[in-house]
Amino acid sequence: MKIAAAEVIVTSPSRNFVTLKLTTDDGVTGLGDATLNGRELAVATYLSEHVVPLLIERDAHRIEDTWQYLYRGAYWRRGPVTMAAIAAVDMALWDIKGKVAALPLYQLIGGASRAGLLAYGHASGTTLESLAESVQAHLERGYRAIRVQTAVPGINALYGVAAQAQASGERYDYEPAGRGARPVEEDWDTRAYLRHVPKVFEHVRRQFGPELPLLHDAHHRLRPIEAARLGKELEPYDLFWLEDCTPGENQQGLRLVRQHTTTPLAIGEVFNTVYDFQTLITEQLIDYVRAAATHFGGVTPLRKVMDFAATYQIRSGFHGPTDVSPVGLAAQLHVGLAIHNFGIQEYMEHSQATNSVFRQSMSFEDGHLHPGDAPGLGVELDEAAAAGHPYEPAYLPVSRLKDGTMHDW
Ligand code: EZ4
Ligand code: CO
Repeated sequence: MKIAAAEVIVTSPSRNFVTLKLTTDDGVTGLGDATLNGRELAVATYLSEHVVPLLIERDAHRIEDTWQYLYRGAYWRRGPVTMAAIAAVDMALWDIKGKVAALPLYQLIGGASRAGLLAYGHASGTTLESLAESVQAHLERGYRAIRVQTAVPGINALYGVAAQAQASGERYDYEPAGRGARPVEEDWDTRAYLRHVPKVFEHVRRQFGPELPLLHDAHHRLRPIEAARLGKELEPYDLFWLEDCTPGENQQGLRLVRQHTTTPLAIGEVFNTVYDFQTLITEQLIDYVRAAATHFGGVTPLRKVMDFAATYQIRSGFHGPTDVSPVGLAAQLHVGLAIHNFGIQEYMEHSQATNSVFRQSMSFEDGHLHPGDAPGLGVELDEAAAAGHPYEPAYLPVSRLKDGTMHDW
């Protein structure tokens, strides 16, 4: 079974997505997600100019060999553009293999280890009151674990707080990637943030009780000693995890955080290979692997990093924002269902426009996700619907300190 055609499809139903569609000589198709938020066309071009020509005539069953060929063969390894492109090929080949076998992907990689995947949703508010309403609304939709983000007095516009994002109307998705030629600029003040966040968790715990798993994302904005302080101050509120407390390039920085706090740590949504996790896993500096199938090279390396993590009792917490397409999300759901060391899955719910282009077989019930039992990944792309949503440039915001200094994301 050979790869006969490869097509790169760029579509923008609510937000931009890059999808690779492979077709075999006997007409089986597979989909892969190559979406790199804010740099979409770089991956689309990498695929169409440098990967598609290498795929034609290759054996569609040789997934591991194709992955190694694209990774080792490039000479310049790693990086988000390269790894998102490789991820799309890998996912599409697994999709094809599942369809040929007439089995959902999770059955090919060991079968289900659990009935469903505990998911967490994103509650946020500009005030403690609106935050509590958002938490309550998520509980009513069935969520059994909730990420908590709030506005911070002293910071004018803060990423990940829906009420502020939605104030900008159509130009923003729930988690903003503002459409336009340049990123929106937001501001940041670490001391104001550190003063405010423990009070927020005190309030939420008091109102919602000790049982509900609560999470928080610091979006890489703290230095190690600041992250250490935050983790320590949040200990009374028993967080499920503190995410991206400090930029991950400095893996040793997590040693300092770890020395000071027992708040569980999650990191890795921007990582693209196992090497980004090497120190973090072998020294047990984190508790959850945040990798996304799309940015980490696909299903193949995601399974491998989770097996590596398992030997250190570290679990999964894959990245699940709406810029990971339904195809990328499906890949993660299959891996999460199959591995023993699943932890939790982030889930943000794609928009109706996105769901009209990508038809998903997955389900969300009683706070748990399941990839469904359709063969392969279980996602079909409606190409006519996709063509109705042309690409528009869109960027995540950037943040600056009060004196204008660019801050970590
Ligand atoms: O900022 O998906 O945990 N989730 C996040 C996301 C990311 C965006 C980046 O594209 O941090 O909101
Ligand atoms: Co995050």
